[in-house]
Amino acid sequence: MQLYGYHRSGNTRKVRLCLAELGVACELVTIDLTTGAQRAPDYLRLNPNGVVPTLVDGELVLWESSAILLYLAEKYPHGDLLPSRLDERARVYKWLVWQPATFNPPRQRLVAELAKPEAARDAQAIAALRETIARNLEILAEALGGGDYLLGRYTLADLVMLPHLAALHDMAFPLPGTVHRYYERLAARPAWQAALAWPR
Ligand SMILES: N[C@@H](CCC(=O)N[C@@H](CS)C(=O)NCC(=O)O)C(=O)O
Repeated sequence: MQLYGYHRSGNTRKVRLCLAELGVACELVTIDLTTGAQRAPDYLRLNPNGVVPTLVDGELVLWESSAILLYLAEKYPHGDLLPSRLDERARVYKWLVWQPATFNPPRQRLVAELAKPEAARDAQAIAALRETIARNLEILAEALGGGDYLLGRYTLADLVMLPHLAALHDMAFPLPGTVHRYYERLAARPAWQAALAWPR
């Protein structure tokens, strides 16, 4: 099995984290996003979107990080990352979709806006994005309630949240107390350190 990815990519880290939680060995192939390697013809044949990650498992070529997580969790059920009850599994699906569809895009746009020279930044857009991110964090806090994990125990729903939550934490975005404690709980898992390491 090969994982094509980039060490600073949150979506690659989602897959690395899952592999580490499952204890599954995988060859890591660097696609250097800083040199445009994601748009090289050979890579585009694997992933026509020109983004990372891509997982290759024999004949199967899979892109979309949340789909890769589901595939790995189902292929390696010993990790118990997916509940067996359908209603609980459906709740995991909800977070697997919410994270890339709703939670991450405003964070990604904020990072892009802040990367511009100060004079070129759109202050109104930045304020609106910060507000959307804060609202999303409140949704997460409410879902956690007083609990440690989204479904009462660690599942793919928590795993999918960590890399981009860590990215918000690293840019000093204020996290509500419940979410901050949740982030610390997830980041303390040994698999997270493995997910951050990428041989270069
Ligand atoms: N929905 C895709 C998003 C993948 C994605 O946006 N990857 C970023 C890195 S985290 C990327 O490759 N960006 C390079 C580019 O846009 O040129 C997934 O979840 O796999």
